[in-house]
Amino acid sequence: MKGSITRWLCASLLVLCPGISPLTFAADLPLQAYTRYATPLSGEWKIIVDPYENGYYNYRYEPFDQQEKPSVNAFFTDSKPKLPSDLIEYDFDKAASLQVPGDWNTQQEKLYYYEGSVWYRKTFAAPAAKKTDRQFIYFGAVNYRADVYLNGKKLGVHIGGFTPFHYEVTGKLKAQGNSLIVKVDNKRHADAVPTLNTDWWNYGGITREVKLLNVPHTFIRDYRLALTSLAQKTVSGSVMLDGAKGGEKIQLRLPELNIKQTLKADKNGKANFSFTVPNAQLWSPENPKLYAVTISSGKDTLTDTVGLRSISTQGKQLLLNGKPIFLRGISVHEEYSATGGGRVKNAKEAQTLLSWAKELNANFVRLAHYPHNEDMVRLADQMGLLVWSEIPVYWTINWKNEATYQNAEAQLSAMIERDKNRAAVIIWSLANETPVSDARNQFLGRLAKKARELDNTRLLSAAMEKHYRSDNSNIAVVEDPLAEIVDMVSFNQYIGWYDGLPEKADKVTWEINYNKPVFISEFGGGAKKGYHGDTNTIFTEEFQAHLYQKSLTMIDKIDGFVGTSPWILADFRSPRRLLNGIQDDYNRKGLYSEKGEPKKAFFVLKDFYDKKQKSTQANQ
Ligand code: GCB
Repeated sequence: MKGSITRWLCASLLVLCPGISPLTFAADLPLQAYTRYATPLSGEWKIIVDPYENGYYNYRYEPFDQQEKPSVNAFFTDSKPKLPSDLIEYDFDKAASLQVPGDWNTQQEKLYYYEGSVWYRKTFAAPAAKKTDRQFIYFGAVNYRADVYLNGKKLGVHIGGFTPFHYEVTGKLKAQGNSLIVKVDNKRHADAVPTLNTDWWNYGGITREVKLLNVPHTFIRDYRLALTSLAQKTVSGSVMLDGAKGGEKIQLRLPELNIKQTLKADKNGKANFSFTVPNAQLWSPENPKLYAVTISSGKDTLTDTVGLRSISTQGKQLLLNGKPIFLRGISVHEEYSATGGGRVKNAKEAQTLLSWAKELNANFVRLAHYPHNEDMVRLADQMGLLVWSEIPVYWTINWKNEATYQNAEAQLSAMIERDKNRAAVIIWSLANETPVSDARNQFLGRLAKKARELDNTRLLSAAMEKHYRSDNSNIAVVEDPLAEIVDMVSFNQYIGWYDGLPEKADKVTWEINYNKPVFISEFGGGAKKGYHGDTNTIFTEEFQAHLYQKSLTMIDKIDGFVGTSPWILADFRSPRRLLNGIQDDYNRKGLYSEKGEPKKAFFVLKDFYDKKQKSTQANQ
């Protein structure tokens, strides 16, 4: 009994309890799922909205799934009455449905503000498979907590709304009528990542693709490949087999570069490789060259495309392929509201957002404030957009709670593991606008160490903050112990919006005493598309355009300034933005409206970027 109470406490309070598996935040083993053929489990799913978690807890508030013989009223059992007198108080077959991938908030009006539990059910037939094959169910992302059940048995719990996870289901599938049930819960928690307070919509649901992978018994679970020496043009990496005994042969091919290697797996299924590619074209925004790579072993083959590039710093310079680069960036939320939706749900919407960034003549996107869907990053690879990718360690995380740390680390690991082969990604960012304290410094220090262990081919940063030398001083200072740890000193500043009027930018000077590149990860102000007035009238397009002019002139003078990602590409929904007639639930700092109409400030930034591009080209 005591055990079951501890278990319940552990499960419901999201705390770490030794030996109790569901919520240990253990990062999944990486799985290369994107390019593999898979049976889609997307489309229509039946749903039951369950604000009291009636399908999860009995009337003593004990989880049904911790009981030896769960009641038929536990929703995950997907039960049907056998006798006319049977009392079963739910019926998935008669329930409403939602589209997956997709958030629930924009699919059903009554779910617009909903934060709580929704049960999702999909029934499906198992695809044809050989007896020795293995199957995995893969989720691109579920916001925020997912309790997953297959045919009445729990597969596991996943925490974190923006990273992929999977379960092996070999031997657990029936030929017909499999019932996959996910209890999705997007309630916010003080100890969670992100915490209670954010400036974006808490879209709930199975927001990314679900698919069923069928692989041979021994299969290629993962690989990593990167340019590891620019001078020697060395490419190195590794392949990881799952189900291997050791000694298996692995073929690695990059046909366009005439690379054909035969590797041998060690007893853990791993094989390292290294080769030189003297004639390879390096990936860059101007030439986003991708090479096909094929890995095969036994009955399994995996095909992907990879770019080869290096990113480094030298003093205050940022170097792409050894040459200074200026990041003509823009921050982007993973939201596409133009057609009524919310969270981006397919590659077409992702492509539209990135093409808006291209129209601005951007070569860089800051994907804020959480890992975006994989299409976004892969399209950036193809379209020549450098990427900053971050985890939702945002504002006031509970720095002292070990479970919060483990949660953040699991999200960081999953982000890095998913996107480690994308040349476009040059920066992993650890946090956004977090208040300096010993506990925070320690937390972020640990995260930085983890990130470097997982990937030493990219830069680390974090969006920090500025303060003034003293009250009434116009000397803005960036001084943060985190700046010592990261590779690029990045900070957000809102002079002209939250901090004085745009003219203040004429007076402010900057003190940033690190021998590192300086990046302004946010600045900006709001404007409602079509609202006009003079440059002193807040929320007009003229005010915003003026603020951009003043801000750009100021930041361009900062020593070591290597780029910026103003806030933000397009207007996005936020429950903090309630001003009627202007905001109407939207943060209006977009350079485009949510419908994709450019505002005046768009042209100010584009002009600045066009000139920067010309001057950097002239200097090379
Ligand atoms: C910030 C945050 C961003 C907000 C933005 C704003 O500093 O990093 O998430 O949306 O300001 O509009 O206030």
